[in-house]
Amino acid sequence: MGDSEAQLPLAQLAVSIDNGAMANVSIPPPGASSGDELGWTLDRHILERQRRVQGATGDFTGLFQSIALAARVIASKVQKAGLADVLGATGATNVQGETVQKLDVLANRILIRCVEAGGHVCVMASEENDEIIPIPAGYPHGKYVLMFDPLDGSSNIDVNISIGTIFSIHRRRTASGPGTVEDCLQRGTEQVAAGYVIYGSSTMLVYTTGDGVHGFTLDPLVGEFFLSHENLQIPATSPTYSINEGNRSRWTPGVARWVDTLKSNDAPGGKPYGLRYVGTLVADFHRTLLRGGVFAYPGDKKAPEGKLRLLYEAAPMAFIAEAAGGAATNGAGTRILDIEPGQLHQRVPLFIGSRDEVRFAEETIAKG
Ligand code: FDP
Repeated sequence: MGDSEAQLPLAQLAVSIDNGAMANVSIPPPGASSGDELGWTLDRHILERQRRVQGATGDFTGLFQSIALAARVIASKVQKAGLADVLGATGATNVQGETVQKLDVLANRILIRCVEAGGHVCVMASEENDEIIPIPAGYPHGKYVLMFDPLDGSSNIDVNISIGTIFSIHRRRTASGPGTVEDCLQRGTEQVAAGYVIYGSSTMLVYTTGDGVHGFTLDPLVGEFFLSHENLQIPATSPTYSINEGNRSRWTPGVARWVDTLKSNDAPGGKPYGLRYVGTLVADFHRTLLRGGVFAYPGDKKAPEGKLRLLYEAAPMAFIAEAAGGAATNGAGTRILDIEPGQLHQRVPLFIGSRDEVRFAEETIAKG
């Protein structure tokens, strides 16, 4: 794919023409024209975009295929986790000082191995690695940058609760050769694509290139992702909130007031909201994407920047949320996608979900 093709709308694909102008060409939405029981595979969904773009190189498609392969391999490891010796901790801690689980390490290795040789990326960064991950000697450097949280929700691995993988794709900033940290430190608005895989009651891959959010469910017998949720939209409102209330004693007065309001008859809608909290961002976000509501991991007295990582968690989820009609802020008036990262493992407070719910959080917290 060419540099801009990854961001083109699917149903009204804009095709580059020689003089640099863009002509809009209508194509049938995926699924509508497939006319058979096979449905649309993830590969085909991505390929259809590539085929309609003049000058497409196939790089974005190739990168996506590598990510999808990694997702299938990780899904198969997760399913057998209790049988293979991959449950439990490694005994090490990561750059954030958190316990590293065996499955974290395995998933990280799988993603790196699946992507590093493809020639599509110039550098990678992972929540599990202190520094950027270079492309091994002898392999070409591509034009994209891949950042990921290989296994989100580590504390839920051993208790068989949904976990996930989050990824974010940017174009490189440097001109050529090995990518650098500068290629990774880009604002969320610069993302070419973002997505996540949820290893839940089924395995799903959800992605956006910024112009619609599409969900694919893995058929484990076929070993392929099929389009199951097209053009997902987050409901504008929904009376559900998702936050770790165990941290309440450390919250700011504004955050405490907001949650108290949601639990009272003063909540929007005049009755208390329901609480849902899995403790895996991917799972809490996935529910919020499908059902609406708001997920928050605020900053508090102990951790003013909260817990979640900007580049591997907040920014990709914010890209998806906005593409689905939702919103994502830091709870203090700043859009997550506008935050300029200063470090690879930077944390950020996150308020994400239904547009009106995020706005209500912002307004209530601002009153202090
Ligand atoms: P985990 O520590 O289990 O990996 O990113 C880390 C994360 O999970 C998120 O997936 C999740 O939303 C959050 O932390 C849960 O944190 P708490 O246990 O503090 O609620």
